[in-house]
Amino acid sequence: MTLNVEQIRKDFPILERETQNGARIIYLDSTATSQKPAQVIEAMNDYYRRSNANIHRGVHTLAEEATSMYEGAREKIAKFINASSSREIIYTRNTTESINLVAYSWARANLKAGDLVVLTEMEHHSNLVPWHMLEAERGIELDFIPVTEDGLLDLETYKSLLDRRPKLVSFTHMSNVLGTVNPAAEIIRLAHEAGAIVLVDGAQSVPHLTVDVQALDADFYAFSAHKMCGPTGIGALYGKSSLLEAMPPFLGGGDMIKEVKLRSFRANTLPHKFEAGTPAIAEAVGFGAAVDYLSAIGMERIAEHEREITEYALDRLEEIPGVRLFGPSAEKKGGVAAFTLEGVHPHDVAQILDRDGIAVRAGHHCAQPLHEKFGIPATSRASFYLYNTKDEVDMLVNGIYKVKEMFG
Ligand code: C6P
Repeated sequence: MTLNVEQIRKDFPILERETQNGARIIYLDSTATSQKPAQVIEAMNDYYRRSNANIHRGVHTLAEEATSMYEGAREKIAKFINASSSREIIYTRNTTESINLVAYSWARANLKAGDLVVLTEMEHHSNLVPWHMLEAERGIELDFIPVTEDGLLDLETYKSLLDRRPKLVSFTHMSNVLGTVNPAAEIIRLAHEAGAIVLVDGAQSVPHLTVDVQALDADFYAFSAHKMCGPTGIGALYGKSSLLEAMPPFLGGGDMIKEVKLRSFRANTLPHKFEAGTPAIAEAVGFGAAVDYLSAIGMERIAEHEREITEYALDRLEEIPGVRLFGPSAEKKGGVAAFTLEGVHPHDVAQILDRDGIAVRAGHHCAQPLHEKFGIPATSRASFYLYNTKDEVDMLVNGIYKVKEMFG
């Protein structure tokens, strides 16, 4: 059954507002952050109005209620990605922090000078810079799976990189620029055959695809709530419990300990071992509400809707003389259309579209090496989610024609 987008749009209060010059908001920037349905906003509001207290610390009614809401959300998130236990879900601030947790805790305990980490050329800076830092500190080696001209990973070169027995393979499940959905199960299987641990950057996949971490056999999987209808300030790291158990804590402080003496401490059990200090409680509640919201609609249906919109958008954008699209064809990608318009800077494109209320992002989208690979400093990027319509794609296309007219 197709999505009832008109009905869905009513859940998102922000889609009703207009810009200062009276244009309706056409939100085509969900890859940066998604909009939030009333169900998520209200769940957080309710938490603060009715149940606010610190967690894991008190025996009073509010503390117990807050704890149960916080832990209840963890259960929902675990189920959403099919983790075998909620102990394998660590709350973090976002995907970036999840990746850094692996880099600080797992990698610093397991990697030494000369060890190889394989990344890809399409990584977001979040999955590059933590490894650059470790390269400088430890002398690990980095190598990269190349991106082909049509925006896919070159798996033949990947196989030859695996001959060098990397210790870690870390890659994005879905590119935030090209939209490419990488063959994660195959990449992971090959990495495991070569003896490597695998970290997947799921910032763009968890919001848009059905993700099953057990079927994928991912060792670590990182994602953010704010890209999947949830609030900012919270994300998650999934890790296999055998790996998480063996890892040293990341941040030290309250809640991550079992016992503290003046000169020593004993770390808490999973998942609390990695959650030091008062966490983002209301945000966890909102994260759980977002998972409920997406689950009730169904990830398969959301993905199907996005595929339809993306196919339509790519067809329509391709028609425009001077537009160059990046990434593979619609069946190999999620709802992302990054493009350049000949003779016009991507920022100018975005700024002129904004006059008509059309929100797209312009820049390198935190993937500078990928842009360099394609010989461009920046792109304009439209991205689609469950609330977008073909009418909005038409407005984007009309807007680009307007930009062309203005620039002659
Ligand atoms: N990409 C974009 O506009 P955080 O900021 O930690 O929630 O997510 C980081 C991140 C990691 N990996 C990928 C593939 C991503 O797309 C992002 C976030 C946004 O493309 C903001 S730069």
